Amino acid sequence: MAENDFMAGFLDQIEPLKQAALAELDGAADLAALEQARVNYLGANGRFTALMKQLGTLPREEKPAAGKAINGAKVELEAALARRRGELELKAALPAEPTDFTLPGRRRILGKLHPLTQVTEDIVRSFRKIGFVVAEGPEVEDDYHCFDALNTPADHPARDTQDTFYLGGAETEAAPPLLLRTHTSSVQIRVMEKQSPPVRIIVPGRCYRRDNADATHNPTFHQVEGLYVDRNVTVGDLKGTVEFVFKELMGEETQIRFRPHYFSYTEPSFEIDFSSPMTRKMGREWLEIAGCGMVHPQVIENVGYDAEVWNGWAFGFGIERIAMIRYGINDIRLFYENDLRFLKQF
Ligand code: 2NL
Repeated sequence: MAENDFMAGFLDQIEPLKQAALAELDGAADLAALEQARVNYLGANGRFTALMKQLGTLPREEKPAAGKAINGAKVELEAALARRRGELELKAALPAEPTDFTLPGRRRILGKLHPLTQVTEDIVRSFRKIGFVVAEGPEVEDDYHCFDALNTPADHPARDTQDTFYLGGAETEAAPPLLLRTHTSSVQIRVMEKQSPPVRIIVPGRCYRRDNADATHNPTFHQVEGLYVDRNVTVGDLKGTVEFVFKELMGEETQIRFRPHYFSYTEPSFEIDFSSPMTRKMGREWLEIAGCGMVHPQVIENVGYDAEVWNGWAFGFGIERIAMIRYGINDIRLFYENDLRFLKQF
C-alpha cells in the first residue's frame, strides 16, 4: 500500500506541475522569457525534468502507467513550447507599429547617367543621324594595333614606357608586348582588317596614358574617334561632318576652323578649333577641341585596302574636354571622384 501511495503521490504531482509550466510557457511575453520558462521546467535541472528522474525510483509494475502519464505531459509541454516560440518569433519579425496603408508612397530617388556618358551619348546620336555606327574593341591591345598599324614610328614617344602602360610578361615574336590602348584608333584598325570599305564608324571608349593626374590630365580618360573610308573622300567631307556634329553638340552658333598640324597616321593633318558663345564666356574666341586628317595611305595599305582605290579621313577628341567646356568644369578629376554633390548637377 505504501508503494501505491508513492505512486499516487507521483501521479498527483504531474498535473499541477504541467499546469504551472503551461501557464509560464503560454504567458511568456518574449523569446527570452520563453527560454527562461523552458529552462525552469524542461532544462537539465528543471522541475519537470526532476519529476521525470523520479520515474526510475518507482516499482517496476508501476512504471508503465507512470511513464505513460508523465510522457504525455511532456509531449503537451513541448507542443506548448513550440507553439509559443512560433508566435513570439512571428511577433519579433513584425514591425512594432502597425502599417498605415493610407500613407502616400515614398518617392525613390532616380539615378542618372554620368556626365561623360551623357556627352558620349549625345555625340553618338549626332553621328548616327549621318550614317555612322558605333564600333567597340579591346582596351588591352598589342603594340601592332596601337602603334605600328597607325604608322607610328619606333622612336615615337607614345611607344615609350614613360608614356604608355605596358602589361609586362615575356615579349617574343609569338607573344608581342601588350599594353592599355592609348587611343581608340586601334579599334578602327581592327574594324578595317575585318570589313571591306566603305567604312563609317565612331569609336567611343576608355583610354590610358601614363600621365600624372592634374586639373587637365588623368591616366584614364575617354575618347571618341571617327573614321570614314570610301572612294574619293575629301577634306570638305571631313570639315562638313565635323561642323555638323559640333553645331549639334555645342549649339547652332558654333563655328569651326582647321589649322595645319602633324599626326603620323594622317596626311594632311589638322587641329580643330571651335568658337561659340561658350568659348567667349571663357574669355577666348577659339578653343582647340580635336585633331583630324586624311588617313595616311600607309595606314590604308596596312589593313589590306588598295590605297589607289580607297581613301578616307579620321578624327579624334577627348570626351572629358568636351564635357568640361560644355558644363564649365575646371578640374578633370571631378569626373572620377563620384561625389554625388558633383554628379547630381547633370
Ligand atoms: C587628337 C588626334 C586623331 C585620328 C585621331 C585615326 C585613326 C585611324 C587612322 C587615322 Cl584608324 N587616324 N585617328 C586621326 C587624327 C587625329 O586624334 O588630337 N585626339 C585628341
